[in-house]
Amino acid sequence: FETGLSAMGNEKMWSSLMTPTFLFLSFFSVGLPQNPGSATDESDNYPPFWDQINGDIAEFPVQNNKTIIDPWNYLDRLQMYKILITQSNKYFAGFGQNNTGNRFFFNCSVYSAGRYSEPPNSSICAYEAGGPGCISINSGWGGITFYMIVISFLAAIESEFLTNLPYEVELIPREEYRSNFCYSIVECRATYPQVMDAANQYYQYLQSRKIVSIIRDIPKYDTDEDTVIFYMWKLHRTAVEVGQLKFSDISFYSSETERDFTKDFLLAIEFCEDARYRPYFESSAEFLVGFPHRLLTDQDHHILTSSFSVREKALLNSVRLISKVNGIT
Ligand SMILES: *[C@@H]1O[C@H](CO)[C@@H](O)[C@H](O)[C@H]1NC(C)=O
Ligand SMILES: *[C@@H]1O[C@H](CO)[C@@H](O)[C@H](O)[C@H]1NC(C)=O
Ligand SMILES: *[C@@H]1O[C@H](CO)[C@@H](O)[C@H](O)[C@H]1NC(C)=O
Ligand SMILES: CC(=O)N[C@H]1CO[C@H](CO)[C@@H](O)[C@@H]1O
Repeated sequence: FETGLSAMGNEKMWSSLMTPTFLFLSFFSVGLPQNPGSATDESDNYPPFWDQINGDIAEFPVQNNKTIIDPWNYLDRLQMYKILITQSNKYFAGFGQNNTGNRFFFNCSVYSAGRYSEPPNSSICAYEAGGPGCISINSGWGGITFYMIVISFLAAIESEFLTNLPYEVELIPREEYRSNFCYSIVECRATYPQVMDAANQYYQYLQSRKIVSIIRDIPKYDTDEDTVIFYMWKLHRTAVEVGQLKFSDISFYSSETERDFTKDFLLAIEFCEDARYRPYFESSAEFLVGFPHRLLTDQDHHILTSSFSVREKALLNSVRLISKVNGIT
């Protein structure tokens, strides 16, 4: 006990969260490339700019007694996501002794690429004046993660998982693809009830957990790992299904190969997360360390050029294989 608990600093806390939250995290890690202006920091394990936000809703600007959030701004979306992670942390204390998810997350973020930028011009929505800029509304990843993160955030308010909000939250809507997205609880409830419901189930499960012990001021909840992963998996699958339908067109990707990869990757990750399949992936989650470091081109389809590492090639082949097997069965 002694050693484990005294090390229960940030890092330990994090690793205990990673198993259940790896999916959320993986979503963010694909977005932003390494800042070309800064030295590559291989030890930076969190999504870019993670440290510069604090996971507190009070960080958002307030106008007319409303908290204003722009879901197409990278930092705002990251903040929403960090708020969700921060609020759910406590329910996962004691998880993930094996750190499977942790490892996955750590490695994925290193291989992040410009997947939130605008196809075909990847300099749009890249870094602006040294900071991250927008998330392109024309990017497939930006679109798909919207359903996961933004709707989950609104559902967290709806289900009162997020409480004590200082002001009412207002998301800044975009006119582009207006009917694809929803920017308020009422709108999301009307348009994507299935995603809202899946998110609500997940939050309600967490909220129903009871403290079973308190060790050195850290309460441990009776969270069942398989159950919580099941709810998270369901939320993920529901959100991804909605998102993929809207973002299957080639114009949302840098190439057809990149589009197919996105589809296969999301499927592969779903398998990894599904509690029924987890035993098979637990030890092989490492395969995900090969998340391709750059956007794929159509030349990559047949020949994986030497600019990819062995691990990246392995991942690309694995996700294709999982997708094929899934298509057959
Ligand atoms: C904000 O709310 C406070 C307290 O309810 C109120 O006094 C104030 O007039 C409101 N401000 C605006 C701009 O609506
Ligand atoms: C993971 O942890 C469990 C319980 O702590 C242990 O039984 C299992 O062998 C571990 N698996 C691996 C792959 O280390
Ligand atoms: C890409 O966008 C940047 C910034 O808007 C612009 O300067 C550049 O000319 C564009 N490149 C192409 C090939 O359209
Ligand atoms: C934390 C962790 O598991 N890091 C691994 C990431 O991937 C590299 C290889 O690409 C491993 O060497 C690290 O151990």
